[in-house]
Amino acid sequence: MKKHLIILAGAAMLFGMTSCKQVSKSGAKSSSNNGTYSQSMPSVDMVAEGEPQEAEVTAAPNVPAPVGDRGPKKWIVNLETTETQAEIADGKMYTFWTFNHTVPGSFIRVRVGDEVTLNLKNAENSVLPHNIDLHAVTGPGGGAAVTTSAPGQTTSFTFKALNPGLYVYHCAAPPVPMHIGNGMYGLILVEPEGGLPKVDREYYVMQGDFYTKVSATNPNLLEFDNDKAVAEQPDYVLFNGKKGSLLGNNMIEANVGETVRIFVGNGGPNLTSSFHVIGEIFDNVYLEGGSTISHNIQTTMIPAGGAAIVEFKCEVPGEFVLVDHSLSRAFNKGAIGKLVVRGDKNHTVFQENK
Ligand SMILES: [Cu+2]
Repeated sequence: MKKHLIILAGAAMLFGMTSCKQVSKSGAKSSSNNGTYSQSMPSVDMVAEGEPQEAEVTAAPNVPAPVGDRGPKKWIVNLETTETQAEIADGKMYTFWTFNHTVPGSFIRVRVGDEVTLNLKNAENSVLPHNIDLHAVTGPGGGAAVTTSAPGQTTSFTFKALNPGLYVYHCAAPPVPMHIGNGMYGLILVEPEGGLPKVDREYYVMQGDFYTKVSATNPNLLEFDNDKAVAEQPDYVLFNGKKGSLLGNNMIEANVGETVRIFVGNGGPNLTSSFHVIGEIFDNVYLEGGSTISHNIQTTMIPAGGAAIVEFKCEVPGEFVLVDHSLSRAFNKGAIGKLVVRGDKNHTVFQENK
């Protein structure tokens, strides 16, 4: 229970004490939520200081460094949309559409009150226009309305991050399910004042469902199947855009005694994820990526176009399996990964009897 209390106390400090003087967007004062921490809405008038700097962004399963305890700043985030072939599963290639060449797209990490100038470049060799709708944005289309970029074009807009949380971004160019189904999604984390509580390891995992058929022009290439998408019958359900992306040499890692935080997103376009780690219990889940922290959770549901933050301490060594607990997706369609925990056994917690 001790670890729970420490993390809960840290969260209460972050979300309650630091924001209690603020007035929300709607003018309502923050209020305590009976047993959890209080969470005010941020002030629209929060001022970001200094000249804009280019923000560090990362490819999964890595995330940028925590924001820590700093004031609001101005950032430039550069994303490039691409249409590129990569392996999807078992040596089969697929034409993915991406943000910054990867599925999921780059992880963006800012804090509440930050002002973000997002530059969206569509690669010269793209065939179609693309744009970006960030669920962290307050404004028309989450930015999609002003970022539609023809091949070779760059568009830009600036937004203030008003609400802390973990948010999905995605392309919203028509047909939207096709753009998302080809891999055009990622996560943006908006940390609260003071930052999230410190942990030992952080990872970025994003689920997506893929609908495929063999290309009419290339028998070795798979492409998007709209009929399967409409029927919501994917061939693959994957973490981080590739079968085995978190297996073998690609397993995520931790040591006994460390606390792991996973930023889990679900790009969809259609399925709801039942995210579970076999052999672990989530000490904390930031439900739907928002400000309510629940404890002692076995499986958390992540809607399409949604996210969650899960945290757990690793008490014993071994391989712990990440799945969508709609298990045919895990064992037949690819939604399976592993966390390997190294260190000394703890026979008080777990032991085999012979
Ligand atoms: Cu697109």
